Amino acid sequence: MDAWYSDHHQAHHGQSELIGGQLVAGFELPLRAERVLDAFLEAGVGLVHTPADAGLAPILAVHDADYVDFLRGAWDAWRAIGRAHPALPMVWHAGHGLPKERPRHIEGQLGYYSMDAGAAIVAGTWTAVYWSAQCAIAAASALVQGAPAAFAICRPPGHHATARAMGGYCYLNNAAIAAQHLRALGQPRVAVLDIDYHHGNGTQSIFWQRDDVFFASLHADPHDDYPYFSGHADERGEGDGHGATLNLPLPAGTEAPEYLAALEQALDALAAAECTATVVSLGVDTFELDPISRFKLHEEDYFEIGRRLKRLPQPVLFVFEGGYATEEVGRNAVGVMQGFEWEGARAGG
Ligand code: SP5
Ligand code: ZN
Repeated sequence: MDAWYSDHHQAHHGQSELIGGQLVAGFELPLRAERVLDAFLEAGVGLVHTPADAGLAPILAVHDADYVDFLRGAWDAWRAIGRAHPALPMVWHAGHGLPKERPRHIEGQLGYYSMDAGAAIVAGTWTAVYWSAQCAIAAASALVQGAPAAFAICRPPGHHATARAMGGYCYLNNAAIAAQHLRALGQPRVAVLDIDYHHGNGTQSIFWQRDDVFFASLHADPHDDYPYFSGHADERGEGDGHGATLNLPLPAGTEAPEYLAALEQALDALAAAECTATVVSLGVDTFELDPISRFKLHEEDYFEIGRRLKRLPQPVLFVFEGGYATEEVGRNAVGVMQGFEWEGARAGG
């Protein structure tokens, strides 16, 4: 399978992160995507393409126009009030219902368009998130043109971003944009399988009331871990979308046997949902040495996960999400691709 990668992600660097009550250098580093690219090339899985520019339309099919305008202009607005350090939100409307008015001040807008302080804006953020989304869009287009699988090496990640809010290192929801693009290109029903350590709260919210995109997620139990306010097992979607969301929360310390059993459950549900294509939100922050996570998967488990994913509704688009153990992130992510390809060759297709 081929991959899509843009080096524009490098412009999004030097973010600060509020973690455990302290402002520190962020875990979400440019090196992450570079390591994934290097591992993909080294493993000889396929070719790497630079995405074409499909413009804003596929992004605006998922995200609110005013939110996209905010992302594009936020750094300049922040600079205009004399600030040179990364922009972080610090006030939210939580507890007051939906905000009636959009603040005029950039500090208010940062809160208005975010769910947490986990998505800093720096000078290169817009360029990076735009091209990250273009990687997902280009890879989705390749599937429709007949590729059996594709890998979008997206950075920044996307699955926490809602239609109108950033958070958790995410700005534009690359997986949701890809799923919506597959719908626009004629796929009647698309599966999204999210195997990042954290619940894909943004993706879930985007498709919450829809039955044409089925969302299934394996993640840390939100009673105990980020994003805390979604991902419980009783969240199944609403309206037309009732039954088209499946959450499988798992406890801290989860190892491969329990993880793979939950994965089989998700694969059964996705097979029953009769989808014609799948987007996998591929986070490898489930790794035992991940600095911010608490599952215990080993390097060889990623190959096995890839093998199991051959059961997904085909074709399959892998979208890179989390994974912060920079030494192993490339091998682990590419291990999934290798397992997937190996199983395809073994089964003869
Ligand atoms: C895309 C993605 O993986 N985003 C993750 C964002 C997580 N942000 C909050 C992390 C809180 C971690 N708390 C445990 C710290 C242990 N040192
Ligand atoms: Zn994650």
